[in-house]
Amino acid sequence: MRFDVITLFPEMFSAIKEEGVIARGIKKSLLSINTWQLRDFSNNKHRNIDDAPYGGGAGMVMQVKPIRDCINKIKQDNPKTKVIYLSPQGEQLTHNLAKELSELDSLTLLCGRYEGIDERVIKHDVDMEVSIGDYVISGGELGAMVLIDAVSRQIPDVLGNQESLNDSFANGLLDYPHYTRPEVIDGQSVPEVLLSGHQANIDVWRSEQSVKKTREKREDLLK
Ligand code: 4GS
Repeated sequence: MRFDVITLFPEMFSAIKEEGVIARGIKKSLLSINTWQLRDFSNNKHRNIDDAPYGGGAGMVMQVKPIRDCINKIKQDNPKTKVIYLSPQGEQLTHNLAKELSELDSLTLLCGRYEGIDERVIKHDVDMEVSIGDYVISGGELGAMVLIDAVSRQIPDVLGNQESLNDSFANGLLDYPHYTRPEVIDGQSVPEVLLSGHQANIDVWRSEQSVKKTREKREDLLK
């Protein structure tokens, strides 16, 4: 999977490129993340890419031309890429959406700043809007990083040993509880079944716990 990210803050992506699961996926050549500095596509010496909103009001709006030029440049060697704009108006990112997106070869992620981008970019250049949740963040970058992480974990071999198979949501349920040493701490013990060595019983207990937790904490997932 190739990710191309259009942003005013390419350095932010070092947070996921250099450490952890995504870094390993890059090392194994299963993933690549290319960042594009939108200011490189500005048409003036001040490298501006924003302007005041028609109709007045607070804040600035990202202009059509630099974004369109950048997308066209990315499409030159990547014509089939799906262009996603991170925005509160988008389809909510879920496990199922991450899984679907992980089956594509190329995603281009457009990160908005200020009040957002000119609506004509959304209409003409963007294939899909995705939201990471019903709240406002200060720029699309954190949203793009959340999407890259959630999608990358679903790409075969990015995680060792099929770790993601037991993740929360992988089977539509929350994860079961986890314990590690010591066996007792401050009077709190590890559930007996986990010490039994009886794998079939452990599997049954874990799926019961998954259902119980989901019913208690996220009943909406059971519908
Ligand atoms: C989200 C969100 C978001 C919207 C970016 C206002 C700066 C901001 N992006 N999911 N302009 N929620 N974007 O809040 O993706």
